[in-house]
Amino acid sequence: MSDTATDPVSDKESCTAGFRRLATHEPEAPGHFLVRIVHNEISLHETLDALGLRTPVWTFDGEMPGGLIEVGQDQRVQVVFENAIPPTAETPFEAHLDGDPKGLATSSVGMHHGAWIEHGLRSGFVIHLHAAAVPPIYDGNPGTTEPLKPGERSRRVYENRQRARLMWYHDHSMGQTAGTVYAGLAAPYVIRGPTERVLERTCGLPRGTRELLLVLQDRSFERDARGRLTGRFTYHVEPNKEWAGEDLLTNGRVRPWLQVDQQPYRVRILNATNGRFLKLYLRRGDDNATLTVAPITWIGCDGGLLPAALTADPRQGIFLGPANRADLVVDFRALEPGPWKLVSRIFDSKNPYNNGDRDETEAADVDVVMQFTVVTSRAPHAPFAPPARLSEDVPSRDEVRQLIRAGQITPRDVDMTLTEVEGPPLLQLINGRGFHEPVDPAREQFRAGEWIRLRIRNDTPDAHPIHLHLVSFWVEGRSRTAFTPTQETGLLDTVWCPPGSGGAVTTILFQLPTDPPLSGRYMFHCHILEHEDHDMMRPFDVVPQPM
Ligand SMILES: [Cu+2]
Repeated sequence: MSDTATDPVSDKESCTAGFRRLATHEPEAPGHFLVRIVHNEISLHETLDALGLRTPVWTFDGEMPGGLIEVGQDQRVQVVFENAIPPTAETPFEAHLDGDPKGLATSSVGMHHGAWIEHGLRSGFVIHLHAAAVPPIYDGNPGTTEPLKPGERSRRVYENRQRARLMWYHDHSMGQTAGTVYAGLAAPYVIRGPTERVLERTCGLPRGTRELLLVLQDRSFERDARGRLTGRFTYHVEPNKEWAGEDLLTNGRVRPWLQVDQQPYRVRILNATNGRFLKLYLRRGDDNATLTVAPITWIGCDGGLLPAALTADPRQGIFLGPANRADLVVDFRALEPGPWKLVSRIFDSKNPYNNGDRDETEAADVDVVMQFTVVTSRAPHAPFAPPARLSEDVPSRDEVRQLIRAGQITPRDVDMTLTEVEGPPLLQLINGRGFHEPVDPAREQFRAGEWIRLRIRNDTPDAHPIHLHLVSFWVEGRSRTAFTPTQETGLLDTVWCPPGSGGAVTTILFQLPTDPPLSGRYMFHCHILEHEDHDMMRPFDVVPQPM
């Protein structure tokens, strides 16, 4: 499945430009959603379809990625999750442990690292809505939330009192998140807001059929002893190491195809891979000399709209770590009609060291994400003309820095360390502790309303995308690298923390919410799911302000 560069026209699958929205399950009560977690066998590629092969997956609402939940800013919704995966269900893909199985021994904190590879995934899920500011009981913390067992239902209330943005919900269950997300338990969630509607009306921000939502995942396909595809996914990993699939999937299809007009499109992209860093470009046909980001404008990222629109940087492409999102306007008027591809120069956590500033266009480094045919449009051209200020509801990174210099904000400095402990089992740790060890008040306890400057020091050989629950943050800076992802003028919730001999430090700034319901126990963790499962995850507490 990984060599269809030689067969560029065979992938004529219509890309799901619009996800199937989840229906409200009580028509008289808008905003009430039911998400059934079910096994399904799905179609992923015409090569598999022609062989009569379908792919077994675990899904939210029958599809991979799961059904889209779309809500308005400040719209209160309730989502009922129902676990319909029987307790006897087998892991829906082939999982194999490479290397020494002693690496799977329980860790220093008694966790069952990777045990699911030997014993199978458990049908018990802890659903997390990534980027949601919700009370701890709805946050999907596997340390404090009982897994949703087969046949059970659990209700979540999401107030959506936060900036409009693309989010996603996925399983977060203890020690097996890499497996359950790989099995299919991830889905998009969109909050829409009034600022976007103004931009649509006044500046030509594309919408409707010219709005695309792309969820990128990576998978490998199993072959039998004779080298024939079986239709199933396969997953090989060394004890507690990260893993990357051979094929990139877009909206649950391998290299899907979409016809687009020579018009601007709003394109939102979620990196939902287990652990890959992506650098996206457009390419004319198969010619790597044509790699370009020229038609691409950044308008938003993890935390919603940027303060101002930004031209994409040809040296870094659209750089997205695991769990990061891009909100882009791609003006296909700038491209010659004909076949184009969205491609990624592949990174993984072991190879982030070129820091994005090197020019590297060798074919071997490029994977196809999806294919476009650009056709001449007869409709009147509708240019996107962003205003100087796209959004004004939050300060830009530079404005936050100025507020600090002027003494109007005085963040408390807090250090976080990322370390690796040689095994077996190999462990990646935050602050030198496993997930179940007690909270360190100096480093893992924040007050409501408090400003924090978190200095994340990476002493491991890998880059780690560190995700904070509850808050969005600004990236203040990094030591030992000149590379700054374009979108970091805005708010993120998952940050690229590069390694550096002697420890590179990535510094982020954020304010804890003051709402009393948004206090209690949350988490920060690496979003390389295998790392998260192997203890690169820690609780943090938000405590009330002193009287
Ligand atoms: Cu990591």
